[in-house]
Amino acid sequence: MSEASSAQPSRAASPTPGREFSTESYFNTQRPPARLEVQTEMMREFVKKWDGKKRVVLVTSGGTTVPLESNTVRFLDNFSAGTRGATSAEYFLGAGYAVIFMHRLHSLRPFSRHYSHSLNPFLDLLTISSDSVVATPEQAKHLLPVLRAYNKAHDEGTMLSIDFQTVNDYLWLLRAAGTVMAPLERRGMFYLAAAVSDFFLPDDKVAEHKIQSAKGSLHLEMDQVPKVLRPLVQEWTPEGYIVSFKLETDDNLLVPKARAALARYGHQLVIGNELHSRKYRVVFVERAITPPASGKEGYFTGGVRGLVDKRITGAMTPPLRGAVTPGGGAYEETWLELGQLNGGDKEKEIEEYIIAELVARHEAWIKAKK
Ligand code: PAZ
Repeated sequence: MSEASSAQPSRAASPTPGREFSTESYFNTQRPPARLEVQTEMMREFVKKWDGKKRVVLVTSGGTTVPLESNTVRFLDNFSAGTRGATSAEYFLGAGYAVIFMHRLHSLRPFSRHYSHSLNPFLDLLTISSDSVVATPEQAKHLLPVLRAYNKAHDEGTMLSIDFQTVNDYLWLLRAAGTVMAPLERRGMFYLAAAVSDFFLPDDKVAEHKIQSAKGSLHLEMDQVPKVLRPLVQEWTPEGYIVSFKLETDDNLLVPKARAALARYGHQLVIGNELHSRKYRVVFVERAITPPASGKEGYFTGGVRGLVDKRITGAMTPPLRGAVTPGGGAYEETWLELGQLNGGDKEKEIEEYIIAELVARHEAWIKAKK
């Protein structure tokens, strides 16, 4: 049995309802998913195969569910089609990484995402020629590079797909991935783009059978999901390069929340994105290595509880770098905006630029150790 799956839950030991589960109490009380051991072994083999040959990235993608019944008819879901994760995985492969693509079952996947049934149904690509089926010349032009990259990844075995459905599956798998990737040390990257529920129903609160409406209204009290970024950073994979995402619907919260996450968990980078602009604008927030002199355009100063919240300079037009220097800590922001990066070519995808930035940072992170 793998390290990740060896903890057997004691179903009686769940903390008081409504309390926040610690990571330890979570894994001691919640049942592991049925395929955890098999999936852990697949990840272990994959990491072993590529260790020393390629850098390895774990990409998490799509939303997690919270089932209301163990024979599940109904569940709560998290928004996310898996576009960010699937697109990013393609660019990581293109940049020479081996990719563990940990995704929500039936969410978008690298390569096939170009032909999703709703946006670009594959039957529309095809035409009948005599008795055979071929892609139309116009479609073939788009399909060719996608198919080449897909075949390459398939033939070389550079991508491993691992699926999850519930937030519980996700948490167990993340712990397993962190553990099996630890030997990669700095050569491993974590790109946590999945939209993970903050709340869940512990096993002992989940109804076994379909909840009956005859009982009237439904009251749910959910518990908080443990903040697993902390053990990921501090215990499971202390050397990995860890990138988390922060989704907000209020632009003004992006940077402060991203800084707070960095201060709280101590990882390398938070990518902030706002719901409606996420496909063309993101902000990288990280600790500044060399705090620049204050007073320059695009820089920040001030601070509250070690975090900076006051912008003192003029408008920031991305991409630019800003930094803050609150009592010892310093944060740097890099905005990426599609229109500014490629002269307004809307065919481009922001993930291309995100991954290029990350590859450079990962390289620097690896070199900094030597
Ligand atoms: O899958 P998608 O492309 O529709 O959305 C991507 C995203 C917004 C879920 C992702 O970029 C992200 O921010 N994930 C983390 C969400 C969170 O704050 O939990």
